[in-house]
Amino acid sequence: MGMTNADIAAAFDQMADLLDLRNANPFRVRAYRNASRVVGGLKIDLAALIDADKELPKLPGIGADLEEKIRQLATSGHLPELDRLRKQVPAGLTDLLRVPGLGPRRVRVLSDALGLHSQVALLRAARDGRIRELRGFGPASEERIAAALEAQLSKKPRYKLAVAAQYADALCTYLAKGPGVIEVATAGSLRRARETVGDIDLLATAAEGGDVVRYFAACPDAKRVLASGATRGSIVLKSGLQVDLRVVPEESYGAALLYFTGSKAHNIRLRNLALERNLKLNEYGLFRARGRGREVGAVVAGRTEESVYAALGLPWIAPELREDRGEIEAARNGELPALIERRALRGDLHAHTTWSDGSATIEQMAAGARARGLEYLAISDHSRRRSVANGLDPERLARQCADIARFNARHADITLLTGIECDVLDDGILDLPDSALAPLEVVVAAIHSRFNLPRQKQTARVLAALDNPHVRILAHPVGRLIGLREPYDLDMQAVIRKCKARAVALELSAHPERLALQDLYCRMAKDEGVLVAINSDAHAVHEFDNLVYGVAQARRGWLEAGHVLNTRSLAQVRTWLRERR
Ligand code: DGT
Ligand code: CA
Ligand code: CA
Repeated sequence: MGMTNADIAAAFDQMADLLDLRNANPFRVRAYRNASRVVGGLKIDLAALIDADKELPKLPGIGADLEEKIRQLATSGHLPELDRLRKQVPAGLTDLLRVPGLGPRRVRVLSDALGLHSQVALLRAARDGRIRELRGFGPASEERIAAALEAQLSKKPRYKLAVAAQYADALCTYLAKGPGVIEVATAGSLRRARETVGDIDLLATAAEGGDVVRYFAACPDAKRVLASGATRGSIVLKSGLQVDLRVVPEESYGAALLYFTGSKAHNIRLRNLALERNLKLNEYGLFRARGRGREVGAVVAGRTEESVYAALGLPWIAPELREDRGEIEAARNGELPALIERRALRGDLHAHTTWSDGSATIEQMAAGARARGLEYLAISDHSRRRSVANGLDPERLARQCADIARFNARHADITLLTGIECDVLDDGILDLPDSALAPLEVVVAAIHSRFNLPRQKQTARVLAALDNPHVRILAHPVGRLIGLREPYDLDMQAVIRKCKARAVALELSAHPERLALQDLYCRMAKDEGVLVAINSDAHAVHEFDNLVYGVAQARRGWLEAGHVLNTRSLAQVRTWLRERR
């Protein structure tokens, strides 16, 4: 196991931090941050490509220089420039950048004046009242820093699903080759496809657990071994991510998978169902109860999850539903949703090209979408307000539409739809005039500014945008970026009702950092009869691979294929798009 994409992403992130602390050119800092995000969200394994002497895909914002650094990291595991910077900046200082409200300038002041190099030391200094005396700080900012630190230090970091999935895939491949290993599976929040995971849980079956656990603990990516026994092991990877492994005999596979997939709340419900039937459920199986103690009688089920659910009078429940949000009742009543699957997606209604901030041309994006089984693709580049993204004005948009028409005339295997991701301005007015929007097939409205408006104003702004008759899809309504930006304050119930009234679809962005609509809003949309569009928002060809994460989030939101706009045929989608209200 060599460098994973996540390792490369982490190295770039560190570069950005260290350069930031050294007061480097902000454009360089941003370039590394961007590279970290792009590489971290990639599904194809860059190190494996380099190892096989294959060409790397073209990635947004990654030029020859950064590509060379990716190669250095993948082949040697090191970046000389990073090693040098690490020697120049005290260890721990980068952690201070993670404290909300502290930028590089303030961190430098704290480090120079008080010699602070860790979050714990900073908290102590704040509680001792030593921060308020510094230039540019005061009692109020001292208090804010202390409060933010206390919240942060008591919280375990969580990892994005797409990032954790990469580590888990590599570990499963490694474990499958372990001594006597029969099956390997992921469990925990990763299998339930939560948008972030606290740690990775793996399950293996083998007759002899100790050997497997020792093999696991010896994995090349392990930084520390927390526990290693006959049935379980726990390691910390170089990235800091913790991985728990349990090994059980083959006949317990289903019961163990059920137990370690969780959620805890779902498990508790199942255990109670077992008790009602005078049965006992644990990670080894479902057994007849015998007395009050731990002792159990004959085994009733356990080889497969299905067998355990069946013995409890239930059909198998998909992992994404196991949160005790009504799935047990639905299962009992035969009302479980037939959850949407990735292969049900027939098109994608939001993607970017080199016309704005994408890295691939219209032709390349179309070919990539086609290669992934899609029959149609809407080209929705940014509108002019996003000047940093080279957004389109009406004149360029018209030229792009002509290009798309020419493409469609020449290609029969995929159809492109004309469109735009149109910025919503301050008052809910769209960035482009009606005359520019009217000819388009898909107008996706998106908010990229003024996230801090009070709830009432923000809601009014979004509702006003939805009143524009050309808007057909509302993108990432709460603007959240996982781990980076909290959702902004918005009355989602009001927004969803407005979407219903205007027959507008809500976008579920499959982008690993967005994954929004969140699961609960998906369910709200379903209940209100509002369609969801699972879109990639791809800025590069490989980003179509993210659609699978969007589908996973939709499944957590109980969505069936029928609730998702882009499971429909092109003709049906076009009819729907034209029905404006
Ligand atoms: P995470 O890691 O915070 O994203 O969330 P999970 O759900 O992966 O939680 P984790 O890693 O602590 O445990 C994995 C699963 O193991 C959990 O979903 C259910 C099961 N489990 C863990 N501890 C308990 C427990 O005390 N009781 C029961 N019934 N199940 C447990
Ligand atoms: Ca876990
Ligand atoms: Ca765990």
